[in-house]
Amino acid sequence: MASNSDTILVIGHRNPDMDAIASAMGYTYLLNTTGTGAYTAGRTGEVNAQTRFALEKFGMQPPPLVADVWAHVGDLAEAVPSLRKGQTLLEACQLIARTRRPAPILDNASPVGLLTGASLFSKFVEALSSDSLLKLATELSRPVESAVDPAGTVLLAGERVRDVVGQALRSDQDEFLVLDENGKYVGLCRKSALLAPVRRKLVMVDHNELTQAVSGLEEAELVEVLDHHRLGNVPTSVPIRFHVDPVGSCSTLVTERALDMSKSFPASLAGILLCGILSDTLVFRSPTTTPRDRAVATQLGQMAGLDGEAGIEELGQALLAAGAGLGMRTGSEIINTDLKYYDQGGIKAGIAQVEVASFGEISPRLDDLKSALGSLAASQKLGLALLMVTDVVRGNSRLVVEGQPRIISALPYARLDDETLDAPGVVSRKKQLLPAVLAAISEVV
Ligand SMILES: [Mn+2]
Repeated sequence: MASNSDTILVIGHRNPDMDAIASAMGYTYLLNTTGTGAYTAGRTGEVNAQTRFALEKFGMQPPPLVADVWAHVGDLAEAVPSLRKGQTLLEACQLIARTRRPAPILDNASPVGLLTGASLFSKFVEALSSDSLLKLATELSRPVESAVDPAGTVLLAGERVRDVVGQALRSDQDEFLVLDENGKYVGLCRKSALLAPVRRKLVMVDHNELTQAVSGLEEAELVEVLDHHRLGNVPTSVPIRFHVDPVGSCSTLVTERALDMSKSFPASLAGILLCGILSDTLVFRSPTTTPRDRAVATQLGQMAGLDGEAGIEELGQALLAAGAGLGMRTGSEIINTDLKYYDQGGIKAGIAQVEVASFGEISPRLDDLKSALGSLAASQKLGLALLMVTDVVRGNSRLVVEGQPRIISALPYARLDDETLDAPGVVSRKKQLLPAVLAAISEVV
């Protein structure tokens, strides 16, 4: 928690996909090679099957998981030297004179309380006022636990600062013991530190919306955005570097920035960035693909030591196959993994998408998928509930549909024997399928 908090975090969106991981890793490398600060890549969620395949293939570790960027008490704790039970008050005097902080008194790493200068002084005031040096020497040789203050308010390293600051303010202590989850001493935290916690600096890649960002972003300091999505950006208090460009992947933007500076990537990282492009563009078959994605992919292929265009295509097919499939998931899980709602003229539609390596996967699961779509349509009051099953190898889709028959028959796709709809060449929900669905709904309203 505290270890990386000095570095600037480079992180993609929640439920990270291949491009979110690749662009965070690639941009971190580039910034560390060319910039002045120290950068660390992170991910806020588990890596998916496709990304695992790519990381294994190129022998890379995923960036560390960053569950949130809230300020935590542990970030503010200072490892102030402590005393063990049984040590003397004289040793306590020497320590406190040196550290000028209260001395935590530990019993096998578990704190029993704090020994402050004030409690020490009150212990000696009587001996000091008598003129017997012997009495003072006796007091100084007593064990530290004889003068300890009870621990008072104790904080846990894993607690969020925002959750404890009120309680800490109401306390009359200036210093708080900080413990780990096992009750062991971590350090001391000053009240003043809790009032002004350091904000984690952060670079957003592959997204710019707060709803998609790592939890706690509102408490972090956003320093840069590099992205290829629609704008829904987070307001900032100061100007920041902000680059949003509608290319096929964020990995494209990272690579272009490196090439502009005549930098290249190590072979393994070039392979990962290439996978970011191949994943987001469905190996250049998605209509979101631009000539810039292809140009950059060729360069990355060379850096990664792949065998020309054929090598890139082969990698892309293996990558898409690794991420595809209905697997062991239930119909409802498949539909809810990537589901978006739309509204047209008061009629709601729900459109989910799943990628497969072959349409042969559909028929054994068709009843399950249809009943899950039927339940979704009923519970969400949808005019249309649709699952777009995309064959990422060949670049076609089949649509499993439930809802109002008039809307379904207005869709411009042929109905097959199993009642799925055939959508050849359709791979993009946003650019290809959605306009057709909205037009079909408009026809019947
Ligand atoms: Mn992306």
